[in-house]
Amino acid sequence: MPRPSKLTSTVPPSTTRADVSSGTTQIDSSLAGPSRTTSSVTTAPTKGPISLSPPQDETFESGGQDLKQETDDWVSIGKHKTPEQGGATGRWKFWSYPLINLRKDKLDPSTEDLQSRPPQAISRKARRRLMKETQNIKTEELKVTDKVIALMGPTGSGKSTLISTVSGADQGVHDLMPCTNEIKAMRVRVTREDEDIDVVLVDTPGFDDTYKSDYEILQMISEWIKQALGYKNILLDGLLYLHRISGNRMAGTPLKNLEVFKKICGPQACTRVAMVTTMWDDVKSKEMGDMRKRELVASFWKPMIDRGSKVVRYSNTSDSAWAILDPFLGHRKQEMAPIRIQKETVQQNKQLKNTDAGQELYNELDEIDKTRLSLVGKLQKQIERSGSGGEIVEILQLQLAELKREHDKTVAELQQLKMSAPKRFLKHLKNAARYR
Ligand SMILES: Nc1nc2c(ncn2[C@@H]2O[C@H](COP(=O)(O)OP(=O)(O)O)[C@@H](O)[C@H]2O)c(=O)[nH]1
Ligand SMILES: [Mg+2]
Repeated sequence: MPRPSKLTSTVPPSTTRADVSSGTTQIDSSLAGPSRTTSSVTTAPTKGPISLSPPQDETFESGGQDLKQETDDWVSIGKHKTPEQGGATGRWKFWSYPLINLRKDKLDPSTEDLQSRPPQAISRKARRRLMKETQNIKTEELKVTDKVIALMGPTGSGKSTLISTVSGADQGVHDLMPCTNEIKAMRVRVTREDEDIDVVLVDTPGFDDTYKSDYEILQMISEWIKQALGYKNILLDGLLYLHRISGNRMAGTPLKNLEVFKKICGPQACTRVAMVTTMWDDVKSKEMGDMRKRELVASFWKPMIDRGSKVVRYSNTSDSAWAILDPFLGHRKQEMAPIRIQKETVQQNKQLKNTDAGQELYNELDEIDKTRLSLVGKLQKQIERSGSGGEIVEILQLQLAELKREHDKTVAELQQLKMSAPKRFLKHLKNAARYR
């Protein structure tokens, strides 16, 4: 793509609004095409069940004018079309190329040359930067028409990678954020059955994050979901639970993540859940992967599958990601119920510790800590037997100290989640009547 000659704008820079406080990039709806409201970064068209908008807009491909607008603090890059070129109103149209408002003070040398390049020519490195700039959508920026899909699962199960694949961002997004220790939501516009849809993908940290405790993570997830319902009655259209098929353990972390996930959704929302197996290219053999999947389907995942959850395989391509998302994009909002944690925290005004998910986390942490304590006992005995001094004793003592630190952390978390004894008993009775 040749460098554009000097670009001019028919839209005065003052009409471009950018949300300075949140640092997110939003384009004023008054500038968008007739049926468009706000726009976020979207990507090159994809094949498959869904294509990014516009589907086959030849006039867009060939026509239109690359446009750059600048104010003292901002630079905006986009595509401008006059009515003759196919723009319905002669105003800005924002389609599938990255159309961006960037705060100049946030530009680093790698993105500087964006200012003189058309969006199509954005370099790989610069694009990463753009995705980072535009990734977060706060709950108050959600629209009732958004299709909201949350991704959950252990750390390393491929959530952030799937989101960057969907958005067309290169793999850099998750490299920049190896641990998603906050909730991130990103909006992508797609055309489905001739209708433009804004899909918001919500990336959540796993219950095993390096920086945040499990309690803090549940609190973050619950707060995000609660706010979405509280502000604008926004419900989750879909929930994806990701599971790394190349991992051979189900005990510990994966189980804790799954059990809490089940309680976050509740049995009613199972029809809006897909259990997604990932990293098939990393499993020793396909047979091994198939065997693990069969085990999951027959045991751990069975209660959810019995209530309508689907099991799907993700093959790390954009087509595969959209095929997974597609069934969730046609739900009619009025036919949906809130997921369990949303119902509990908003409609029933429960504290987090009194929710099913809060209690599940308590039980899981309690279980893990019991195992840890028995290990502490064994280590102490071994140290006593080994006498004082020596390298082995030193190593054992280090391990012991580490276990004790973990135990102290868990005790603090358990304290935050502790329910009164009568409430716990009632909860137990109720849960016995529902699925586990
Ligand atoms: N081999 C392989 N690696 C993957 C795949 N998807 C993600 N990864 C890698 O797995 C690691 C964890 O992925 P990430 O998306 O950060 O997981 P998250 O913690 O669930 O967000 C990253 O290093 C990815 O590059 C995949 O399909 N195959
Ligand atoms: Mg992540």
